This record gives sequence, structure tokens and C-alpha cells, in this order.
Amino acid sequence: MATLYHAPLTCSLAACFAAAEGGVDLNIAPLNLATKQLASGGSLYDVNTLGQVSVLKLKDGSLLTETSTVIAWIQAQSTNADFRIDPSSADYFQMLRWLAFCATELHKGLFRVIFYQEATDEVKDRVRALAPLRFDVLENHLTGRDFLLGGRYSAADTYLTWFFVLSRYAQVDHATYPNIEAYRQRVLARPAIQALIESDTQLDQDLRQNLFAA
Ligand SMILES: N[C@@H](CCC(=O)N[C@@H](CS)C(=O)NCC(=O)O)C(=O)O
Repeated sequence: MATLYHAPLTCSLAACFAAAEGGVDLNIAPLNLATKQLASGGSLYDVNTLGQVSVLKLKDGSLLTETSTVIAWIQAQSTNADFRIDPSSADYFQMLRWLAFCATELHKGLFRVIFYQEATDEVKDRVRALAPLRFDVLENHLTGRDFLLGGRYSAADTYLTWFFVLSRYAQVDHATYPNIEAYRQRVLARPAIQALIESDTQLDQDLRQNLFAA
């Protein structure tokens, strides 16, 4: 079985969402991202030179990094026909598109600075000002769609779901976008997603990671 190195409430939670929604079993190796300490002993730096999650160690010992790639790998293991996406289909490339959008425009584009303790409030506010254009893209796309690929919750949605888990700590305002707001409520109400947010919130407290102040 593959092992996911997972720091609670960080982007590796999106990979946990994909595993749960796709019915894919993974070993979870918990860690504290603030200290880089693995719960099993040792440092995340020993696994990933960058000291970042998400990292997936495959059965053959090889490593996959980059959350979007980890999510794409997980969905490819799913036997759930509603979750797995045929790699030759148009939907597959839409999945890749939205995973990349989440990784670059939302995660790195917004959170990277907003949650960066060394950034000044002025810099954070300038980055927050980039959010509306990105939200316009989502708002338009979600017109007439329940999920990013249409009628089914897919791997593409897992990264965006995670964005909305943390967006309340980031002071980026998406409450005035009706399609986004309906989507946010729809995905966060999913039982598997709710259960993981709850267990990760507990794990975050147990590990005293404290990355995202309320
Ligand atoms: N390129 C990586 C970046 C992931 C990333 O920024 N992860 C954050 C957690 S959400 C992290 O590990 N931050 C710790 C650090 O950068 O030191 C990816 O796409 O997965």
C-alpha cells in the first residue's frame, strides 16, 4: 500500500479527500509541518528535500510529490467508476486543468503569501486583491454545474474543497459569489469530507501544529 505523508489541514488533506471519495486505501504517516517532525520519528526533510507535503511513497519505494500529481495518482487507483477518470477522456484533461488551477492560482497564488508569516500585511492585502479575478473564473464555470466536472464529485474537486477548508482563515471574501458559495456548502457537507476535516482538526490539536490561527 502507498504511504501518504500528511500534515493535518495542509494540502495533503486534499489527497486524503481523494482517497476517501475514491475508496483508495493509503497508509497515513502523520507529521507536524511546523516542526517537520514525523510522528513515527525523523524529519520530513529526510523524505522530501523541500520539507513539504504532499508526498506519496509508492509500494516500490519511489516518491511522488506535488499535490496535484498525488491526487491524480490516487484517483487512477480508484475502482469507483464515478470517481476514476478515463485518461483518454476530455474530462481527464479538465481534471488536470482544475488541479493545476488550484495549485498555481489558489494555493501558491494566494495562500503561499497570505499564510506566510514573514509577509507584511500590505503584501498580504495586495495578494488578496488578486482573488476576485480567480473567483470570477470559478463563479462562471460553476454556472449550471454542481461540481467542477459537472454532475459528479471528482478528484478535481478535492483540491478546491481543501481551498475552502482554509479560506476562512485567509480573509479572502467569496461570500458574494452565489455559485461558489453553493459549491462550498455542497462539498463541505459531504460526509467523507466532514469526517476528515473533523479528524484533521483533532490531529492538528494533538500535534500542536497550530499553523492556521482562527
Ligand atoms: N509544490 C508543492 C507545494 C506544496 C506546499 O506548498 N505544501 C505546503 C503545505 S500546504 C508545505 O508543505 N509548506 C511547508 C513549507 O513550504 O515549508 C505541491 O504542489 O504540492
